[in-house]
Amino acid sequence: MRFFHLSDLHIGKQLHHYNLREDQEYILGEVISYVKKLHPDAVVIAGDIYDKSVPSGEAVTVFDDFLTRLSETEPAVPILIISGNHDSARRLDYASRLLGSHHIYIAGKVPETEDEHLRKITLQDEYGNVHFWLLPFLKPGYVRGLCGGELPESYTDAVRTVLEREQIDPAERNVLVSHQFYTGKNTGTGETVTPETCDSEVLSVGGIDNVDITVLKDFDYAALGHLHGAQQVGYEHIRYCGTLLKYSVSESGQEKSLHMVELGDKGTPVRVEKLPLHPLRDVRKLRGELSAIINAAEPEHREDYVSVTLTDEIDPYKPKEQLEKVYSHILEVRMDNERTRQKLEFGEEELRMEDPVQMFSDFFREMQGRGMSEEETKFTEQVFDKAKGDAR
Ligand SMILES: [Mn+2]
Repeated sequence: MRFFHLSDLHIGKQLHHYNLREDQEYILGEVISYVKKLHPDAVVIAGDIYDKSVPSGEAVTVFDDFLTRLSETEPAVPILIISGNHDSARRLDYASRLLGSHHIYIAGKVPETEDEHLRKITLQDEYGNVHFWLLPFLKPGYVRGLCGGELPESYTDAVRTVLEREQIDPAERNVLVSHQFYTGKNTGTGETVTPETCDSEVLSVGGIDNVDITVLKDFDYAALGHLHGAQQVGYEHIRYCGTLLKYSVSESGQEKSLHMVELGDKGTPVRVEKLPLHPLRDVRKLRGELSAIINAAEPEHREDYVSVTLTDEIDPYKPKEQLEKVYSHILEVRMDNERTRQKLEFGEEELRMEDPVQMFSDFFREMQGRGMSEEETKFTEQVFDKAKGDAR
């Protein structure tokens, strides 16, 4: 069995202030071409269909067109979809029963009560059944109802609770579709894996939302969404496919691709082929002196999204206007020369000379909307005194 693994379409997203509609339509068109050419047995979309929980009419139209064109392919390819943290579960679930009769299977909402279960779609190939388990994005609070009203202690516990209630037959092949932040350790090699993140993701600060990959032990493949860079987590068969497009300057160096997963008989290793994608406009970082950048600009890259860092020692006159003669989609123009570096260093010096208690008190006021009490000030002073003492 072969299926396409996609995630994080973020339809409706803007890059800086540019509307990406054309770029998104174009790349979804390339996905459809691949479907027509390679006839996968399913298309799996692992969450974050839309960029916002209330998508614009334009965004809904783009996705609607994509689904319609996919469902018109011959033979009709089953489409399996879960919600991500950017999607509204209920909105995505709208008309999902009706769509099921068109081979479009959507799971927006996680099971919340004892009688609710994960949506399971079973497809067949020459080796038998393949069960796709659709696990929508969840936070521990969503599944209180499955834990007797108690809040699960962690994201790992929450996901484990949901999976352990299902009858997963380990003798058959099982694929999990999930949109969470998975981390963990390959027990074979002992290697601990912290996935690489980038600027276009919205993750919780401090990593409290991580789910340990041990919960995935029963699955032959985990089709993951959430992280925007393609990567495996500890094992070949636990994988983020990443976005189809670069959604931040931090992704300019990444290769985006469409993942085609090949499942053989139970127990044989999964094969993943990365099909190259050709965006309408690339996202690129440029660095150098203004005149050099302008001279090196090629007409076929004119429409690329560019982040420019200028290194001229003398600040050029209106650099953005000059760059606009050769680039039509400028994301940002930064300066990096002796002057800006000195300013940065000087800035640090200035900061270091300020009284840390005063700085913290300013910060406190900004966060709490009031000044610190006498007791709080005293306590803060003690903490800094102790820190200074420890530093010595
Ligand atoms: Mn995302």
